[in-house]
Amino acid sequence: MGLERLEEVRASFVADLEAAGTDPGAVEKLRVAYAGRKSGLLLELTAALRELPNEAKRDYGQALNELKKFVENGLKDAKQSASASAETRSAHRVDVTLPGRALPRGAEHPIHLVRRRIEEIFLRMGYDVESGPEIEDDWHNFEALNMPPDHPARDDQDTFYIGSEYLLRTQTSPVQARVMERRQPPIRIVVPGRVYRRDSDLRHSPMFHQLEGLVVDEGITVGHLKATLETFLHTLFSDDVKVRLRPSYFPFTEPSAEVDISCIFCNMKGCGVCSGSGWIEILGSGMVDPRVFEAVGIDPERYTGFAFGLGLDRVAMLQYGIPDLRQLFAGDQRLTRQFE
Ligand code: 2NL
Repeated sequence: MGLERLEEVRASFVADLEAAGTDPGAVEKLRVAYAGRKSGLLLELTAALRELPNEAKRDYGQALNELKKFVENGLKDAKQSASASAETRSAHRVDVTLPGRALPRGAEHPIHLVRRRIEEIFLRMGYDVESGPEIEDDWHNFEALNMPPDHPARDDQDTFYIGSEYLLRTQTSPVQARVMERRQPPIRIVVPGRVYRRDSDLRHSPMFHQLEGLVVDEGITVGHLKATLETFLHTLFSDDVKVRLRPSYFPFTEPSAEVDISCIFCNMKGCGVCSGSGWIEILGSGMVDPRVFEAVGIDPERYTGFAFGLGLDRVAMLQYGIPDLRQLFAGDQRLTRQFE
């Protein structure tokens, strides 16, 4: 008993305080153990004062008082930080019984909806969906499709060139050319995708969406072309729409035809959408030119085929009554939310 004992108690208090941390229960136990009024260690140390010889009492008493202050302050600080951290814990407590916060749901873009719908129709008829690069080479975009270097359709005005060999595809046909290079008939594919042309005004966007189709096999005729497109258009719009083929010209098909449907807005009475004609132009089509087959390594003596193309943006506008092409590309959710 003496000053060494006081030092021991101080050291053990420091260690116990450290161990108790900010746990309020542990801090309270610590208080009882050291400063408890009935059996605390400090009480014992105070009682020991009486047993000391008189000349030791002064130093011991002083040191004991210091130790008491030290314990008092240590306990006070520990209590404070324990209650502060308890407050933080309850303020940050997660109530796991609360209902979840609903995530905002995205909506599919009208062009996407139209693309999927058209893909479905052709998938059911046994077609495959194919895709290919948006940056194309001159050969697949033009040469293979019977557009030699001096052809007006290749005019700089229409094409975004990347150097002299590469360009942004102006149609999805180069994908069909790649598929034909890769495999022999029978081929039944549709190819949706972005295409690019240097054109920008009220009715033209420099980037727009097309879907083209290609069928190649032995004995394919204009009859197959007509029946396929009629079935497609009746499914897409309505069995009631009339379909007509008008002779036309494309470099990659011969003969070629544009396909009209009877106006779905005025039922052929004549309106703004059909410019009073009663008909809406919806597709371009034709029998694949034998020179295209030659270019991609398919025997034109053995195989024939038909192809067609349509603008997905245009179909989306017609189907959903969107009056302005630019609304499709503005990225304004007030448009897409209407398709949730
Ligand atoms: C239109 C016209 C068309 C094709 C696309 C095609 C592709 C190959 C061979 C032959 Cl690889 N033809 N595609 C044929 C006729 C018309 O699209 O007005 N598109 C919006």
